[in-house]
Amino acid sequence: MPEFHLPEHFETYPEARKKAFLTLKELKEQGHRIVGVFCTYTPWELIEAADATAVILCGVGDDAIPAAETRLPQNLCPLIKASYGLALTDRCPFFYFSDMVLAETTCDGKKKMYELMSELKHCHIMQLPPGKTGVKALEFWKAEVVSVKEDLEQFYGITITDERIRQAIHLRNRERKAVLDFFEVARLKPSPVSGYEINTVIAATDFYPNLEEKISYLTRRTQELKDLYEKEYKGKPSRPRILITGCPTNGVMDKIIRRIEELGADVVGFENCCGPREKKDPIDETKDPITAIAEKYLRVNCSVMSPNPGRLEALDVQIDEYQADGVVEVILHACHTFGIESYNVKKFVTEEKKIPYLMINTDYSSGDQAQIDTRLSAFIEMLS
Ligand code: BJ8
Repeated sequence: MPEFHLPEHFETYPEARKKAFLTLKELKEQGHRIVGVFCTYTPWELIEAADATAVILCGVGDDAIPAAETRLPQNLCPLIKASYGLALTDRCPFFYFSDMVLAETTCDGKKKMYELMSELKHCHIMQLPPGKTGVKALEFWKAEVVSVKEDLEQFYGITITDERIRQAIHLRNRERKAVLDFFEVARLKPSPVSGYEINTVIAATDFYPNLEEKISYLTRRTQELKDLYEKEYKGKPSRPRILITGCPTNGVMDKIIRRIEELGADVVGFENCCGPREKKDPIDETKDPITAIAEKYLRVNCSVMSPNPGRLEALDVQIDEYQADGVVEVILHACHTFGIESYNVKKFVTEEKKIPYLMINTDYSSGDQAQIDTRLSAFIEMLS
């Protein structure tokens, strides 16, 4: 039975981050535009159309959390505290190099944190409608998309043409397809790629300033993994297959994703913002580009939307597509929206899909590692 392993010359997330920092420094010195972002709702196409590079600013470690807690409540989501702490202490080179920040009013914690972050740097905050249904929601959101375009134009003193947005949409749709193909390698049984590699590669390639390079890297790696499957994996027994859902997992990659695989199961898929959530849904290239962008991002299945039935529909499809034997839901401390949705997620997974479910509520510290290991071991044993 294949065991947890990483490819030779595997680049860890901190290594990829360090490399990206050096690339960005060079770009910045050459006068390149850089925009910091946080969320799947961000219309990256407009940043691309402004000839700028988007960089992810989400904090993934707990080093800067004490600094953040001098201004933010302790019982707040670690992702929010880590992100703000890095910006506040000037320890995030990506925040430092960003000319401006593009963010959205998703959960309460994030939107109130952005008010404080605006004191540090120009932040354009998109107002997200509370639900995605109804004509008014789309009209409202479309006006927010237009406001991003106008702010980028004013901030950089440029004009963003429809033609340039169309080109950016086309490029990003190609990128989406390359990312999705990479994720879908893990649909093979047994999976020739570890979930830890998937999570790391996707998080690391988000730092690639050149999307063409990202597309060719992912296309090459996808083909290598398919060949590896044919050569070494096909026909062999599979370890238990786990689908991850809930909050983003970049900050708990080692603590949860890697541990699941070291303890004897394969993480084969992610129904979260580190997975194919928005990659499966390209932007319509035949429509007016602003309308198409607004429609696309309003379809994102995040728990901040009420109601959010699309998430259970996505789970339904992904459990089948990735042949999952069990679901592990990761809830970051004080994430009320995913925390509350977990009731229906558990019900759906256990009653409708009839497979086991485990919820782990955690933060970015290592204090609960032993307890998490015990729970994961028992869960994996049940699946074996
Ligand atoms: S589209 S999942 S990236 S908001 S975990 S900060 S919700 S308290 S990260 Fe997210 Fe955009 Fe949604 Fe995706 Fe708040 Fe919850 Fe923390 Fe969260």
